[in-house]
Amino acid sequence: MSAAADEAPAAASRVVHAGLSQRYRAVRARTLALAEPLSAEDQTVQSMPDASPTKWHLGHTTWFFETFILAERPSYRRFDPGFAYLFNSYYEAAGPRHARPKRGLLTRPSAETVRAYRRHVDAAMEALLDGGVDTRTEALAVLGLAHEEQHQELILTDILHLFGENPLRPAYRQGAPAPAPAPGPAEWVAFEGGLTMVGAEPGLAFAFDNEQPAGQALVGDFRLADRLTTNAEWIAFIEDGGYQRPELWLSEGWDRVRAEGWTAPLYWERRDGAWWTLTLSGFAPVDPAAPVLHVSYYEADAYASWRGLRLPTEAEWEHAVRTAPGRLRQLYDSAWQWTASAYAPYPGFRPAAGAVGEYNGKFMVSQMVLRGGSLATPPGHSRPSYRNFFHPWQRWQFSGVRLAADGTGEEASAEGFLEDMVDGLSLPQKKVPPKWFYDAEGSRLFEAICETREYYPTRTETALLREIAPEIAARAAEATVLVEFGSGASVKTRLIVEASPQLVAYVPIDISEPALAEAAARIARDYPQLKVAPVVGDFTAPLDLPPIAGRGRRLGFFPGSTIGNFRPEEAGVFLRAARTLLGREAKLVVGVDLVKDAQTLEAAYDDAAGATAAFNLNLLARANRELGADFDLDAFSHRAVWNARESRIEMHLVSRKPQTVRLGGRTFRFAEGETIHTENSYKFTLEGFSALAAEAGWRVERGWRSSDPAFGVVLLGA
Ligand code: SAH
Ligand code: AVI
Repeated sequence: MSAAADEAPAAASRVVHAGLSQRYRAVRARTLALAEPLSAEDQTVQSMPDASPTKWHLGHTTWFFETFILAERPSYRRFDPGFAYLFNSYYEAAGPRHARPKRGLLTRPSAETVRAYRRHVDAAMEALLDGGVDTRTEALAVLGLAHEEQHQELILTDILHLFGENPLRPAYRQGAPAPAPAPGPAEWVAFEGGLTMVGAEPGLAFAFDNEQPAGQALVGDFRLADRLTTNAEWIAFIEDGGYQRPELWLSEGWDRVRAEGWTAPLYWERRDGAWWTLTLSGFAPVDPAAPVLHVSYYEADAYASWRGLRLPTEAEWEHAVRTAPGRLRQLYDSAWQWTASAYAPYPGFRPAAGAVGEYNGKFMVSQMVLRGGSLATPPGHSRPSYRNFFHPWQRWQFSGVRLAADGTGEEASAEGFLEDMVDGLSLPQKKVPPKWFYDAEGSRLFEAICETREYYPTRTETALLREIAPEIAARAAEATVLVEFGSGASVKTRLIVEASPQLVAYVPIDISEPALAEAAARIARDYPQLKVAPVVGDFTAPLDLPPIAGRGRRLGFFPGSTIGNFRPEEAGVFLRAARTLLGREAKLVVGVDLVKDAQTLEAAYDDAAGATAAFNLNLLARANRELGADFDLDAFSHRAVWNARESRIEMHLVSRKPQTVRLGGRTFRFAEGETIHTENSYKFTLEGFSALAAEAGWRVERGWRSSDPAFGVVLLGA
């Protein structure tokens, strides 16, 4: 219910509301307690126009009750008629007011006089509430208390800003509220899309008018990080040149970065090679596990771009909090979370009636919404529908970042992994799909394999691509979008990009989110002319291309002979789906490893340094880490064998002894020598692969092969 929209009913409905008058006393006392550690000088100075002196907050919150509740009562005597002018914030209907940037010049009234003003208004308010009020007055009082709680937060944000201007870096007080740390990696929490409710549910004891009316919003499948972005993650962004790369920033944001010389969040300082920051408890080293604070919307957005991710919309945030509150950490106690939603009225919005109608509605332009709550938010003040809002450049609030991504990522999720492991280990020949190799560690180990002497495919294909990239580029259309499947570290990509000035965008697709985010950020940095739109996903499942791919013809790129990890019928399905996805007049470049002698092949999959063995065993380590399985890694060994009949290298994990393994509440038995088949790597002939591609509806335009060791690249046309 909107506090103030409720019109005055008949006097007969006058109610004594003991809870309200108690709450009034508690909220008013809390405000004074917040000001307690501050000297009269601390309470007087204004550090910038957006921030107000504590003394002004104490006066203004009092003015609110005086103006909207007491002033209309004949028996009420104003404490000082001049205060109506001094402590009006922005209410046109309440008359002219003192200029906001000059609030810090008010050495009079003294801090003590402002407290006397509070006592005067409190006496009148308490008498009124104790005697019972009509529902209109009750609603205004409840609004006044919510208003005062907002200013309680502002007292802390504003004093921190003032102390930030002080070279002595003073502390507000030792043991002041601090954000909740969240060490360890963020987990994704997935949500299925559909119609969802946004806004304050009817019947709520109180909600601001801007949260109403509740309505419906359509959200797609999406994921939210279960925790906020940490300082450690933010430092990685800084160290990767985050504040120096215009391609990551909105144009307005980049202008700010340059105009204000931003190189880190507000209050951060580099001392002796380490980052320090000002907190309410004083100047302290930045805690890597704590959430990043004091970033603007522009910074939050640039960080998300750097990660290849995005900020959640308001509707997504609210949907997530309503459906899975227990799975999301740091919702209300650490930092307000910037959303990608502009602050605008909900359909059917009407500002509250009367002067308090100026409370929220008139600010509904040019600001962005933040959701949640912060370390400075009074307990119980916020709720799932609460809409905080600030200009996109403002950073003195306790504002942070919760990342979002498109799609549920179900294929790549722990549930999908668990299901595939349990299903696969239940088969007579145990097997697991190779896509589960690629967590962060698996992606790193794959790169290590590529460095080994024995694993020739990467080196050989790279050399071939270097030679033929100009020819591929010559056949690609103007304004082409490069779409890469299983892009990994996006290294070979660079050969195509450098040979093809006509590329406008790059869409890397990979199941390994950490590898993808890092590779996409590097490509974006090194090729500023290219729009980079990474997609975390499983290319064996239906995929959508991001909107950017709508801008041109598509050139698909599937190097590495990753197509060899499919069985032939799966490769056919993939090629057909890719043809549909890439669309009209598309081209597709596919790398295919070619059949050769068994010795070279087996060595490539069993390098002497043990990189491939570690890659294979990481699958079990990952199951232990993510699924709580109890694989004994020493009780399994790596095996790679050439199966000439099937024309494939097979990788297995061989049980060294009879044993049982627990996973997902199940027990799996292994005989000595029994294997889990973890990967096939089919080897082709150019003719054989061409036939497969033709069957899937592609025209083979050209094939190239390198000799010693043989590797092929085929250019297909739609
Ligand atoms: N293209 C790179 C990397 C090849 S490694 C190169 O040629 O060197 C295979 C890559 O495909 C890995 O990055 C892995 O994460 C990704 N991958 C494997 N299975 C996948 C799947 N089903 N969907 C999306 N990506 C997948
Ligand atoms: C990604 N894929 C093509 C590699 C391959 O050769 O089959 C994965 C790999 N497995 C062991 N070594 C490398």
